[in-house]
Amino acid sequence: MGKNWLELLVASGTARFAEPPKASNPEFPRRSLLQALSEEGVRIIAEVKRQSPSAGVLREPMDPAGLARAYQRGGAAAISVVTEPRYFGGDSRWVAEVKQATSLPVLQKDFFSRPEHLAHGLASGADAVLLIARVLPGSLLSEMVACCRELGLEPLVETHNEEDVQRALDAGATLLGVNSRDLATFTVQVEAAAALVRGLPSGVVGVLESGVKDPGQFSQLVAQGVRRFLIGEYLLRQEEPERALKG
Ligand code: IGP
Repeated sequence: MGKNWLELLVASGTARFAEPPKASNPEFPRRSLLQALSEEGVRIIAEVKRQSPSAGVLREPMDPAGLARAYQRGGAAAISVVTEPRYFGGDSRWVAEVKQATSLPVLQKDFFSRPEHLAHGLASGADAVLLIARVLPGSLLSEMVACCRELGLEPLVETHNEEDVQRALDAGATLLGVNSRDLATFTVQVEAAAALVRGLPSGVVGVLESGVKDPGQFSQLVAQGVRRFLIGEYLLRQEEPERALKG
């Protein structure tokens, strides 16, 4: 699949978001992801994701509201909802369902690649949206960051390597994710991502995304000084995600 498949994902987003949103979900009071992640201690963004191209189906049947409630009971700081339908089996309506079911901030993960697309994040009811540095070349990244702020959506800028991190900082990102999974090849390098998170300037809130696969590894990362995580697959495969989060 290689790089091609990432291009397909972005193109499929562009097609889905070509028209302005038809309907808007009821207005929810905004909840700040940045604030939730700035609190003391280890902070976890727990993910609602039906399937992924690298792992296949993760949870069936998928009950986004029930799962999000379990995450909240387990102490999650926020919920990430992967809404991309074609490759991740997601649905943008899940954002509102999760907002209704919990009192946590909701991050919408989809493939927004033009400022106009962000109206769809707003219509979904998201508090924050994912901007992937790698698929937003040149000044597009900072334009998207600025557009998010105008709309009152918090941007989480996802990076994977040093070059991405520099671009994210230049674009004014204050909330920065380092994805340990290379989105084009699916290679996972948690140690490298952890090093990048630890090296971020103070004042930037850094999140280690992907690849956390067991409690032992998780504790090791915490011991190394990583404090904020985005965890999907591991939690999605648990029969009792609430317990797994507490453990
Ligand atoms: C979660 P994992 O390995 O814990 O399931 O990873 C999350 O980081 C991953 O789902 C993700 C993602 C994305 C999904 C990171 N960036 C972009 C869709 C789009």
